[in-house]
Amino acid sequence: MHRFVKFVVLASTLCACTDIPPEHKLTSNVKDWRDEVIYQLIVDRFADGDLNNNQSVDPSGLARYQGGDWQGVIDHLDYLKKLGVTALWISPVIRNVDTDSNVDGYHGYWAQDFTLTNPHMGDLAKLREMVDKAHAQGFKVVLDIVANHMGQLFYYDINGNDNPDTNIIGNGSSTTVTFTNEYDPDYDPAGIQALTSLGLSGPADIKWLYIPAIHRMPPMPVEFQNKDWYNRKGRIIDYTKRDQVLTGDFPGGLKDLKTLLPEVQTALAKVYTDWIDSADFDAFRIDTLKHVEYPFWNSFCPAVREHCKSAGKSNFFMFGEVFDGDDQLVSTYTNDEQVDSVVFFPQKFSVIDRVIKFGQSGTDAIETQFKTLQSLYSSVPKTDGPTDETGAPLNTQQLMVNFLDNHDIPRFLYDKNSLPALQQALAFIFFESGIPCVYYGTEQELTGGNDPANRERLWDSGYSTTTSTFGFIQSLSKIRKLYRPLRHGGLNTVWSTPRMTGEDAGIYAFERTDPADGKTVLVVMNVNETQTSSTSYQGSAMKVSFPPGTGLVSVFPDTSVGVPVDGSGKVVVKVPSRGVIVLVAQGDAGGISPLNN
Ligand code: ABC
Repeated sequence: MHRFVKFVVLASTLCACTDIPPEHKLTSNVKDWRDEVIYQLIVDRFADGDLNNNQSVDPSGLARYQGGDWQGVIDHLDYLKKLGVTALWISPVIRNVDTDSNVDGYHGYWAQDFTLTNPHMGDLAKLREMVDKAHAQGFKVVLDIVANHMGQLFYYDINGNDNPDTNIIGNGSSTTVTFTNEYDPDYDPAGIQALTSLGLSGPADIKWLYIPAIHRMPPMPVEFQNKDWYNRKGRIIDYTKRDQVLTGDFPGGLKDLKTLLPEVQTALAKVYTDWIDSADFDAFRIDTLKHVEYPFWNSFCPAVREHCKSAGKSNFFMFGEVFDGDDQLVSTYTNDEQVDSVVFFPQKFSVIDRVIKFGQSGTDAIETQFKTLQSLYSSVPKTDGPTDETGAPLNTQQLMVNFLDNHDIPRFLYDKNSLPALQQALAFIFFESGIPCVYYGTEQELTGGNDPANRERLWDSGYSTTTSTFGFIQSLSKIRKLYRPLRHGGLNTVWSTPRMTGEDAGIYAFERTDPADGKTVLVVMNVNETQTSSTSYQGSAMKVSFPPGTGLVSVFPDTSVGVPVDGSGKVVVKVPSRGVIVLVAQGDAGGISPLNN
């Protein structure tokens, strides 16, 4: 039964007092995704707005539930508005396995029932209220989803005793004794085999767990209880082996779905398009892309686009997570009719870390990364994919999701305790091409290390709006809004350098020109930690596209810099250590095609 129909039946029989409208119409909220600033938040960690759903909260350990919920998001929309972000990427909403080995499913990636909300965060009415209130304030809402696996819902009954053992199998001889964990055995390309001291005896049966108190139960909807829908090969032990990555269980016992089966593809498209219908989401962030075969994405993504089109919802956006530094691999998920975009992991490693954070490479590496973007990632828009305001289709290269850190990696400040470095990296992702994505807590200058230390309770920060980085993000957002080339323009490198010392050490400069009106913005940054550098080397200055004689003025961080373009179209800009300067032609200093909302 359709979730909405089910909800209405429940609402009318159990709770006649509901104020949920009888029909929930899907709305189109996005003019152009490049105008957005995404804010990634883990609901359990962002804000606790309802004490009534704080069952099994354990504040003493970050691997446990902390109490955040959708009411908390509603309560802090003003905080987010003030920060200047415009699209909220929320952690998965479906019911999860509550807990496993004293680690909780607070993050949402351990699906048990695709049709129900996670009761720790609220019910469907609350979820819809959150999305509706966000929409009313101009926010878009991105739902995080997983297609690769379910939570740890079954075990492999390797020794056929109908019991989930984590024990020693064998007869005591040192060569035959094996440690076996029936919840999460190591990958076997032949599939997990039954085994006793007498030897192997064919594929091990899988057995659903049934522990209702922690939602560790057979998956729902019921078709997901078909044992043939799982690859049943055990856990990935080597991420460099493609077969393991594609068909192995995700470490931690997350059971891998047989995503090549057309019926699995159809069922997953159904459960997730139902969620669009139920709560009117505007985008999906899709987990574990590289753990799922290409044909799946070529089936799933068009099904979602088709659904949105038939429901009259335009500009639905799908971006995925391919956690990898290899552009060759990451870019393949943007081919054909797969996802519209990806979170830009290669850039995180090659630019954010190597160049900006640790200064291990010259800024020519940034130029190289952009060239790679242009040569490898899809330049062909998807059928019925995202468009600009005029309806012209956009391609992956224009829609990359740029980030510094997220819930899977240490925060920027964890291993680089420098606000100037953090803020420079933020400026870079706001001013380069694509869509900036800020991980919650960056504005509070949090410093957590690896999972779960990087998933702090935001309320401990007091939601200060006076930190230096809160103010910095506000300014970045304002400038981006004011100057359309920073949102819609192509990107052209005008200065980069391999040098780590000398007059141009650390300089990277790029122009962004809006194809709609030809207006240009020039961004010059200096990643060098110690010196002021300039856009010149041994008498040769930076050539720009502004006409000779143009007076350039800075509009960020302040308006103190004014430099003329010389008679041969060259300009020397001096930038202090860790600085980022945005320059425009004098007449454009009031803004170029600003966003009015
Ligand atoms: C929990 C505990 C962990 C514990 C684990 C076993 O269980 O918290 O401490 O180690 C969710 C939760 C996690 C939870 C897991 C498992 O489920 O959020 O808290 O961990 O129960 C996505 C999500 C992530 C989510 C899942 C699972 C997947 O964003 O939050 O985790 O739904 C791989 C996957 C990637 C996944 C990530 C966590 O692991 O590919 O989809 N993220 C290499 C590999 C990558 C690998 C990465 C990290 O290591 O190639 O595939 O990501 O393990 C570069 C290389 C890269 C390399 C990096 C490190 O270096 O180019 O290839 O990445 O240079």
